Amino acid sequence: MMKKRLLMLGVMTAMLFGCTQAVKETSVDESKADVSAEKITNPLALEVVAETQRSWQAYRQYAWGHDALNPLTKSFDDWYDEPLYISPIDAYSTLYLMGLMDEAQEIERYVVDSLSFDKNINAKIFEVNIRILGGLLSMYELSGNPRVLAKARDFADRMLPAFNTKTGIPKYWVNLQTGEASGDTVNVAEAGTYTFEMGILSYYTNDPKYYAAGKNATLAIYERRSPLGLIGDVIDVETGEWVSAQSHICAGVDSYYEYLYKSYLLFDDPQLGSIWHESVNHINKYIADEYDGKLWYRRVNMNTSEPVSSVITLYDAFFPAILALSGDIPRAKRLQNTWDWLWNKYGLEPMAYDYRKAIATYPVYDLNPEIIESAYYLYHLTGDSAYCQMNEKYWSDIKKYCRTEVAFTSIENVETMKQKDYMPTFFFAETLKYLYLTFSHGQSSFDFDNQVFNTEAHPFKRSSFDKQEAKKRLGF
Ligand code: DMJ
Repeated sequence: MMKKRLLMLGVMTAMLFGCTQAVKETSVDESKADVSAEKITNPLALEVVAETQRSWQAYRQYAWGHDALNPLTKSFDDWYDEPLYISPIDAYSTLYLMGLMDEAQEIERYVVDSLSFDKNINAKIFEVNIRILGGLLSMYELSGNPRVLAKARDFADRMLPAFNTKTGIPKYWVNLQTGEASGDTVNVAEAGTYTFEMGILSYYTNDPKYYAAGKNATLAIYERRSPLGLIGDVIDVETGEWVSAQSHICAGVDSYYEYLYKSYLLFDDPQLGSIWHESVNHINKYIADEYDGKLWYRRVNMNTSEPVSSVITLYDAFFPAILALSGDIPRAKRLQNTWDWLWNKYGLEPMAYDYRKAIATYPVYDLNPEIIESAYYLYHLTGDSAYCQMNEKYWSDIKKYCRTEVAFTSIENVETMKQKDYMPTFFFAETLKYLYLTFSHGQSSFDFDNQVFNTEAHPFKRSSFDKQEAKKRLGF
């Protein structure tokens, strides 16, 4: 018999850590959630857990075994001809941190007993690296199950043929069964977002080949910087020529910079540390733009630093988190205020926005996490409850516009709030996780200072990676 306690939170106002919010009645199945063991009492944290459980049940009911849930039609979506089980692998670390152990263990059992990657499909190497490899490695880190590590290694071995190019930058697609790789043109994020997962795998398996592949790809980008120290955004993996010379931190580049710093933080590879420090100085010198009293990051030509566009993407809101993590709190705060202003202008964020023309150039909102991630980092790193309140606001708006009968869905246009029929896998992996970690801050045993998240919010403990060992096992 499952014990179910209804938490009556109807008119209750949480007065915790200066973060206040009235929430409506919700219920958490405490027989499943380990929240009581964690002594989580913040009603907003409990509400996020309840909403995660509700969305997860919808995925199980309507999309089990498939990649993603279509929450309006209560159907499923697969990225390729055969499913890769992306939502559950992405959801695991969030369910685990929330103490939803039945759900987490069901995924783990399915992964080790039933999931095979021997599929004749062409997978997008960037996307499956951050979601599947990152998710499996985090599942291993949290569960300690060696069969999960074997799955992660099997998956990485299927990815590796893509790195077999003249530059070392991976091709866009790889066939998981045959190893045949295709797609010579990739953006910088697709070229250089591998050192973190590949380094972790090298550490766990004591085989440096994974880190070598990821790092070569990153260095191949860095080595092609302009005399100003800037990189472009699209490159040919065979010729090494820039296909587009726009330099920015937006979608298509973002996680290249993120992984320079995070991989340095986790493994202490001094070369990545120095590339990060050099890069961020150039970004702040040539790409930062003061406009209308706010800090923005525009697009410039990598060779001349001439501005080429003031269109930004909501992905760019990852940058305050990395600035704050790497110690530049003043700039991180200013930039987060810019993003907060943009969110409040619409009530959600548009995918692309031209800040000089003041128009949304692509008004979709896909339940993305970045602004929430940065507010969470700043809340932890500054202790200022204003950042917790930002996440209260974002959560309140997401509930208002994106909540459906069974789960949450993306928005087609933030000016009309018309809903799309899709719940991306990163909503489980990232958005719900960062909201929960914000609202359970100070109550959960999660130790931010000992954690580094991959770009899909899968957490890894810094203390799991001994720096001397990392040098040996990763081979740097
Ligand atoms: C996520 O899949 C990852 O964070 C990626 O690096 C870019 N952003 C999406 C979610 O917005």
